[in-house]
Amino acid sequence: MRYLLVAVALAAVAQQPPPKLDGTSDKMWGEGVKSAATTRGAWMKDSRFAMFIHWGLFSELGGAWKGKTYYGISEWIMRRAGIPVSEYEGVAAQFNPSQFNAREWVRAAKAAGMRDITITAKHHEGFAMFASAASRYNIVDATPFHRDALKELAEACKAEGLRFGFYYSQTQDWHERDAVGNTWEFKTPGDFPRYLHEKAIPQIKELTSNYGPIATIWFDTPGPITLPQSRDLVEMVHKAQPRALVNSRIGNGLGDYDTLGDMEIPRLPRAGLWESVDTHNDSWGYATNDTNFKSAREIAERLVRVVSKGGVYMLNIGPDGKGRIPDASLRMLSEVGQWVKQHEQAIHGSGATPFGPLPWGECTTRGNTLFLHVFDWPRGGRLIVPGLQSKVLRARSGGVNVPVKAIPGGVMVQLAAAQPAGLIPVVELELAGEAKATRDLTVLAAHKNRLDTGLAKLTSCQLKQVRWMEKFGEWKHEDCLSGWAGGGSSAAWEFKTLEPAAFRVDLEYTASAADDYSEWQMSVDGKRITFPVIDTGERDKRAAFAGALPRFRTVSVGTIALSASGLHKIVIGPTGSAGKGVRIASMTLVPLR
Ligand code: FHN
Repeated sequence: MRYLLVAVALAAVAQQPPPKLDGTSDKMWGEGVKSAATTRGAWMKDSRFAMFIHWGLFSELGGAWKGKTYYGISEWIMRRAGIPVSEYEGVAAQFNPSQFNAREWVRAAKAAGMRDITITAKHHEGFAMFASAASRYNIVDATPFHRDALKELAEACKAEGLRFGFYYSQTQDWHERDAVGNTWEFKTPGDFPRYLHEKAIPQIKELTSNYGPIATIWFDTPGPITLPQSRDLVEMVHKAQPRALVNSRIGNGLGDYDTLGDMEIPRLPRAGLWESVDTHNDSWGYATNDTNFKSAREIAERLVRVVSKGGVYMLNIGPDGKGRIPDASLRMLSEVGQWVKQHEQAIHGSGATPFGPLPWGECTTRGNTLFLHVFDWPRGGRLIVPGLQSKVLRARSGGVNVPVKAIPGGVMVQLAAAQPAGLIPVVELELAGEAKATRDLTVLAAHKNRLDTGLAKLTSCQLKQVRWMEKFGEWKHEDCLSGWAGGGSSAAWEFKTLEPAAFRVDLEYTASAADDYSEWQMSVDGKRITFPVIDTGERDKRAAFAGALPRFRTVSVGTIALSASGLHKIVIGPTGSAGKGVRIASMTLVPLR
């Protein structure tokens, strides 16, 4: 009977349709790694900041086709504009990145303090950016450039001491009738195993044989690839390059480490080997219209957020069709690099935070040293480190010793009143032994305190990730409280305070017209207030491309005074049957000054 149930369950899984690969599915990244983390990936800890490069024929087009701009990720232009294979091949005939200089790219990565590079060897467009005997549709045979750019890059990485890896789109290949993805030209499904055996497998063999030792084969959008097919590819890579890693986007729960969703930065620490992949602007590939570049400070902050949770931050840049890295990216890389080099110990080889959320920033560790990355400089320089129980031998800020003392519930470091220069100030605490800290949620009077949804105790509601995109392919993620069962369902946070404090309570949520004016309640230490949640304009479907559009709005629910230090509790939930569809992304306590 038990076996029958298992067989029925497996059959049900097998019958599930594969995730849509039209860029609108939030399931296009595979299931994550199911096996234990491998020792093969131990080096990832020493290499916390990496460069991702999206470069291909799409870089020549820059996000526009026949005068029309396609907003969002530019490397999808062939599919989004429905360009026929024969016309797209014409782009190869023009592609001549005469200003490509492998050494300069590698030096830009090195200047940023990055320790490895992964580049698109073949993206979904199907064009090989390397010399390939398996398909003449490659940079040497099909362009006037006639050079194997990836060979030059592999050699430059070796000369400069950086690790090097290849992105390879194993399932989608819009150039091939037998592969997946080109539904505008090839109306009926092709023979996928034939594509695998005639193109993907031979090309992966080339990549793992002709470029010296490589760090990674980075697969993407597994879609309908089967377990045996994924397994064959993993085994093939490991056989040819025993030290190379395969990421989880090989699909079917395989791979050596997890790649999170695009542009996803987790809020809470995560176990195992994993990486976040991020864009500098809103596109992976070069896009002429997209100057929405994150500042060096934002990039440094995102790097620290990832490293403090235990991951690797792989940041993308998109060189253009001439082989030039955009100036804005070069400036950012050099600015971030100056900061990383100054704080190398706090990034590469460092471990995750021992604390719960810290309202003023994040913490990374190395041996007995804590690195406090202070995003929000405290008023008067009074930095409270809640939950720290170890003895602090020495505190240093900007290279000088600063006063530090134990206080009830933690430690207080007296910093300069004014924030020092630099992207993010880092305060070092040298401890008498290994860090001992409680992970309790502590709310500090001087800072904004985000009560993470992942830390709430739930009654008849759920924590669910909401993923959506605004421009095409530019993903956003929120871990939301949702699935309310009506009055009685609630989310509760218990937290400590170390001193009396007063706050405004900001609630960030998305609600559709169906939940407009639903009544909600918040109780703070048993004192209850009610408030309406209003329609934020959330949409189920949008005209530009399929996919829902949540519209998060932050509203202030009221003010609270936490008169005494100690333990407190905030509970939130609908008062009746209305509001079941509301999704709450965050609750923030903002100090009243
Ligand atoms: O479809 C691709 C996309 O173009 C880009 O390469 C990203 C990078 O992570 N991966 C896929 C979408 O997740």
